Amino acid sequence: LLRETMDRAEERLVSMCEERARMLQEQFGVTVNHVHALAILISTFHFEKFPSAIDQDTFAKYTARTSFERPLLNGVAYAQRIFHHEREMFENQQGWIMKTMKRQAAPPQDEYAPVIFSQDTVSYLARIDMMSGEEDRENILRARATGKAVLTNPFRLLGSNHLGVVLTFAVYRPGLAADASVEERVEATAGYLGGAFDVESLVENLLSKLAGNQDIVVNVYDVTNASEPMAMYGPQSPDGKVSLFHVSTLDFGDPFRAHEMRCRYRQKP
Ligand code: WA2
Repeated sequence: LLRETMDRAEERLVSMCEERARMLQEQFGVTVNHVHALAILISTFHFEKFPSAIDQDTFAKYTARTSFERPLLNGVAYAQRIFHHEREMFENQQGWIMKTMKRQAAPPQDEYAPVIFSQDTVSYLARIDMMSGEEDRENILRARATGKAVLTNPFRLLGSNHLGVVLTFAVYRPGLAADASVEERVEATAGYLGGAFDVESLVENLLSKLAGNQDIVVNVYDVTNASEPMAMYGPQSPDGKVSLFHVSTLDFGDPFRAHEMRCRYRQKP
């Protein structure tokens, strides 16, 4: 009888965990696809039209109206690639000076990625050189070399200080071949479009709507380095051994990274 109860408890845990993992992965996927489409929108209306058909106002309006397409992002922003020799002219044209993530004047670098367009929900990103933040910088370099969606490590986001990950797509100047080399991609890079998955609050919100939510504890980890999982969501795991748990793998669309969801019962079933 005990055996049967345990089997049923395990079955229920597996199905609740898989349901949550599939739902999170699905929402991640649609969000990534829509940011990809926004990157193409920028290259079409900002770089293939002279003069550009996008300014801060149109970007803010369009991204606010389409935010339902990106349910797990707290907002999106576009950072322009600027070389050091262009900096003075760029700052004069914009009428402002770029700053670092720590809100200081940006020191001289070979190149920069100041945010020129931002959704109102992340207006604190405006004028920040995104290359001044370690995680964002790594994302930018990998995004432009690959042409694919890339994700950072989990880290504390600007603005909310919530745990989350940043998504970045490179925006290329027109005419880049689909089979371009890494060098050609880097050369053709015009800027970067991305945003932050506020995992701490938006995943909480997603899970809270599901039946049985009070019964289980859900954790999400970045397990890119299998021996050193990085917490991405959920309470700290107890030190003691949990006899009944389930691991569901997650595919967030960045082949360089691996993620998983681990579920257990809040109390012994
Ligand atoms: N977006 C929101 N919050 C953040 C953040 C970010 N990056 N970095 C730290 N906190 C404009 O890669 C280009 C967005 C980065 C894109």
